[in-house]
Amino acid sequence: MRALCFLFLAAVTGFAAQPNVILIISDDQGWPDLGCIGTKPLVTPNLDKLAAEGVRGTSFYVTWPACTPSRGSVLTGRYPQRNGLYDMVRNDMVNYGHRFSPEEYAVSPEMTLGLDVREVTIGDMLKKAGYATGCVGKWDMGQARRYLPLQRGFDFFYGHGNNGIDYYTHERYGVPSLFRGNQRTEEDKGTYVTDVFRREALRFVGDHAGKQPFFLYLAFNAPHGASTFGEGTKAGEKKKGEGVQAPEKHVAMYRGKVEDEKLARYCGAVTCMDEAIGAIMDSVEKAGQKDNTIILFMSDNGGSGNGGNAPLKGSKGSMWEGGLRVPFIMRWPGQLPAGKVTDEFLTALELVPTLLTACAAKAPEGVKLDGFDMLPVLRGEVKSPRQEMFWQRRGDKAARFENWKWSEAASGKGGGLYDLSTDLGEKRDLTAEKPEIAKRMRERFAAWRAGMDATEPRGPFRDY
Ligand SMILES: [Ca+2]
Repeated sequence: MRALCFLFLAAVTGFAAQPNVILIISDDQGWPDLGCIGTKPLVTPNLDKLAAEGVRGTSFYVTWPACTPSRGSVLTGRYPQRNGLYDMVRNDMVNYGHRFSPEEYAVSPEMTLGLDVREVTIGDMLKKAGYATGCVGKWDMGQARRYLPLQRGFDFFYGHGNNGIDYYTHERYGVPSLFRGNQRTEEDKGTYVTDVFRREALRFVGDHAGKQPFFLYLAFNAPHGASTFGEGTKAGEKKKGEGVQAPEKHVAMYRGKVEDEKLARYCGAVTCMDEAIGAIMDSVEKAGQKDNTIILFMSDNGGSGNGGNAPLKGSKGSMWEGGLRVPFIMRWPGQLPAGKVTDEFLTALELVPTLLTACAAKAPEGVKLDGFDMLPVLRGEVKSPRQEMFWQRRGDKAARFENWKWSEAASGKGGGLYDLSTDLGEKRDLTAEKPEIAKRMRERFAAWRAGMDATEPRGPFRDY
């Protein structure tokens, strides 16, 4: 019956039952870091075009202030505390100056941890609905074979399984990290990795556009700092690295316009990625699939500090808005308004239910999803049904309820009660003035936490 209703709806509204989907994630790109926002000298004509032809969200949040858990929620539609991937999958400080032997790396956390294999990904869901599914770029859900994309609902994978790499050697602190399918490969060593991902994404689109509905999960590692191995670094010592790497022609665009070379490289990496996105937009259009293709863009967490996140406070890793709020764009010609900017309260948890609706796919049975279909909100038909959202990173906790933002952070990266409708920069702590609201936020957080603890335990971090 539901399928019939959908077909009827599709006939009335005129969209093909199964549009293509390209879900693009950038890495550590700050909330203000799009040219169209206009507060920074960033050049992003293609993302600006995507926004001009779609809807841009200004109150869009991720579920965690850093890569792995945030991306896990994008893929599963579930809070990190529910899907089990609620911290980073990484070897931590040791890999800054320690060269792993292949045998040693094989038994390290970066190889043995990953997204619980009982979790269902959006790749699984769309593949079941008849889609060709591809993953290009940063997977970050574990590197053991059972965790890699081909075993998680994707027909195609070219990218790195771990958290970050050197943009040219494609090594993570000395460990070769690119995979084609299930096999490690060094076939593109020396080529700037955004160009590699661009080529592979274009190939995937070209193989499927117009032939079969496709889902491309295009997860860039740009503009994340490079995970470059420092020969002179002692094990466990974190030297200040060179930061982001970018091609000279893109860095040159920013010299003299931004304060230093490091920031020029960050901006250059964003612009190089924007050009790759533009090439993919062009290929979709040339294949006659523009109107039948949904393109989404978001960053996986707040900006890492390159040029700041003003007017937001804080950066990646914090419970401040600068760590949790990210740029978001969704374009679906004819189905979503063009050039609309919405300040409705939305999160990455909404992506899976939204794509299931758009693609006439089914939610997996017995799986609790934490978001909702946001298409009516993006169309401006209804207010966002989301009233609250919760975050936890180790001893750091935060909640938003309507316009209220509360956080308490053992790390010091957060703390207080703020009214975001008048104080987006979280400057005026209202805890003393509004004790009843602060109390309510703490209670709501505790109730959410209890709900997460009551769910079926998932690995890799929980004891079960
Ligand atoms: Ca990130």
